[in-house]
Amino acid sequence: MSENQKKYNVAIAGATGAVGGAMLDVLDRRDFPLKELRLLASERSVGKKLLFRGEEIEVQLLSKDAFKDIDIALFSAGATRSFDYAPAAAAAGAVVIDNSSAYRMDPDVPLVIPEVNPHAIAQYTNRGIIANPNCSTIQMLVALKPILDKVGIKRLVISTYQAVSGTGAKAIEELDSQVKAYAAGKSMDASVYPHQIAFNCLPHIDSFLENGYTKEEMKMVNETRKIFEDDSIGITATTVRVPVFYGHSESVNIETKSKITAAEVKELLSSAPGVKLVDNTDDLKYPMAIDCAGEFETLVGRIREDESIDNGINLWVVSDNILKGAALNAVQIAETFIAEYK
Ligand code: NAP
Ligand code: 12T
Repeated sequence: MSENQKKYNVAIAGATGAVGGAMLDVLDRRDFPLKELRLLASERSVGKKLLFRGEEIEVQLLSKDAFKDIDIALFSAGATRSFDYAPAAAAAGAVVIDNSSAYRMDPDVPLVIPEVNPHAIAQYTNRGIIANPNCSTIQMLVALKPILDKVGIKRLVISTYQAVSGTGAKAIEELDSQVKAYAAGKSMDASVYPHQIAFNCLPHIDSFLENGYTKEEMKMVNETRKIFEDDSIGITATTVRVPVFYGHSESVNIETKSKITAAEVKELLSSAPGVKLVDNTDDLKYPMAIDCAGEFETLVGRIREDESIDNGINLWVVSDNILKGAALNAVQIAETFIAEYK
């Protein structure tokens, strides 16, 4: 950051949460040009102090009046708070970057992954709101964008293996306490999830819909089509919660419009923005959740051709769901916004 660079007033709504905490970390790690940093949460947290760049900042109440003089408001306090307060933040002159599902499918609100569709940010003028996609969608599309551009995509079949941190701070505690209870020979309590998550897999993320899919599964379908601006892509997903703290893993089966070899996909992804190729099975190197935690890049490996169809590719895609899946993508949107529009 140069001395005479313009600096911005940034607010974080939901600063005390799992994503909010990561936003503080990402703003610091990326040397974001900050003037004021305003931390907002519920009355439960008012007066709490959070450390940022060696300085204690007191948490204030999230309210409609909390956004005076704010340039950029990063929201991650749940969809209800986004519906209740994001319009007030926008009316106060801030551009809202919203991590919740509240506005993602609103046709007036751009849904942005900077490596994939930065041009969509221009639509921020409609509502003063830019939506951050769902974590599972973000990492998948970072890996798919170079393939889409090269050969087109006809259909996607996805299975996800999602970390508990996606549900928030209480879910991280729940997995931790169930593992400790098991090790101590005690019974395990479940309250965040409807069943035990330790040593288990739950084919259930977010709520169930009439069509038998979960909301999380349909987010992957609908958000992918919106971001790729192509409603004709066939997409089906099964999203599964696994006992992992940080990092979502995804098996992605792609039917492309024309033929691409596994070697060509590797070559493409070796220089793709935001992607780190981890694909050397001779050395037992492949993407793993434990390696992505804390990393900004999306790891891609196990690249191979689907031999059951003419134009098929399989990928294994892993990324830190709290970073690229939420806080990092939001801060990258803010960076692109100030560089191009502010
Ligand atoms: P979390 O750890 O449970 O944190 C929730 C945050 O929201 C806390 O700061 C909490 O403040 C605040 N909050 C809750 N109720 C509030 C209220 N009535 N008024 C003001 N603040 C309130 O959850 P998280 O994992 O950080 O996730 C937060 C949100 O981010 C999620 O609900 C979701 O919308 C979004 N998210 C998006 C993605 C994605 O895929 N892009 C991934 C994860 C999360 P207190 O500490 O005061 O309670
Ligand atoms: N239920 O932002 O539980 O739409 O992992 C993200 C993560 C919703 C969202 C999760 C969720 C979202 C989860």
